[in-house]
Amino acid sequence: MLAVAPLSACVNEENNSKPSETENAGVLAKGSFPLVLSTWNHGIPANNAAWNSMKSGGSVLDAVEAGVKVIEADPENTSVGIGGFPDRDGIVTLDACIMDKKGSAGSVCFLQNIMHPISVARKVMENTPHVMLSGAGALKFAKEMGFEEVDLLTENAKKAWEEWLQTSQYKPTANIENHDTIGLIAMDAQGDMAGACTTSGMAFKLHGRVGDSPIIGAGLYVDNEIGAATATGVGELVIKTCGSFLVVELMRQGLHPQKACEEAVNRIAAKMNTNDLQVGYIAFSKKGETGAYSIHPGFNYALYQNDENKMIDAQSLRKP
Ligand code: SD4
Repeated sequence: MLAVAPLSACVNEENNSKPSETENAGVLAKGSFPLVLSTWNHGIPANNAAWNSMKSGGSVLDAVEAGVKVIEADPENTSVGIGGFPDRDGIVTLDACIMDKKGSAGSVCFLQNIMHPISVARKVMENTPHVMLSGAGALKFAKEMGFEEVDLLTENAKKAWEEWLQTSQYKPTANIENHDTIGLIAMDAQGDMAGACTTSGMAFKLHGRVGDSPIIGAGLYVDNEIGAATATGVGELVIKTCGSFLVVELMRQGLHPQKACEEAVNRIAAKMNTNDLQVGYIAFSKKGETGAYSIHPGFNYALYQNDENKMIDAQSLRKP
């Protein structure tokens, strides 16, 4: 039988970061762990599953997988797993990746007909010498690993696609409305980290398009010595700036995760037109300090820390 991991909070006493003028006092607060941090409203049930997994003795890697699986299996969620909006050809294609405390990584992209891409990504990490499998190869591998094929296109998603076809001029759009990826990062009571990110990608994207979510260093990055970060929003902007890796590297240089997320967003905004494009980052440091920031208002995230699971509105570069 597995030993039950203690989940008693460890408060970081050394952190003396002070809130800047632009942030509310809580943003640069003292860190503590264990913690689970994840994107958007669906972060609440995902965090619960991750927390419960750790509480019942699972590893932090088990926890991040268990957390995002809840959202992958939710047919009501139109951006992740089953029920995700399809590409412009009406096909649901999934991207996911996972990282563990040793820096191991696994990923799948352009995967079809599999309910839990995150679990396939984990198998890639643990059962192959590779990091990333795509499309038909990823599906073949998944089936060899015992995953069953399922139809991921729900009636609701099909209807939305058919409506989009009538008004879309057949151009995929990537705006601030049509994404809700789950990125979930966690640290256990021992200070070990893992992360997972999974999505059906931008709604009505070009067939074959892959976003940031399965790309290690873009949609997700975990360095057990430093911290973890994950991204949501328009993947093209995140890929072009190696977003999650950047956030972790900025923390390595000593930035508080809040400041690291802000700087990563600033890098995007400095070079690209972000008028209608959203990106949000969440991150935590080895001390258990957390941060989040987005280009536009409207990004929120769930934080499970100190035995409380709560939604927080992220600060943003553009003001409401
Ligand atoms: C993508 N980053 O495929 C994903 C979409 C997303 O919240 O974040 N949705 O570009």
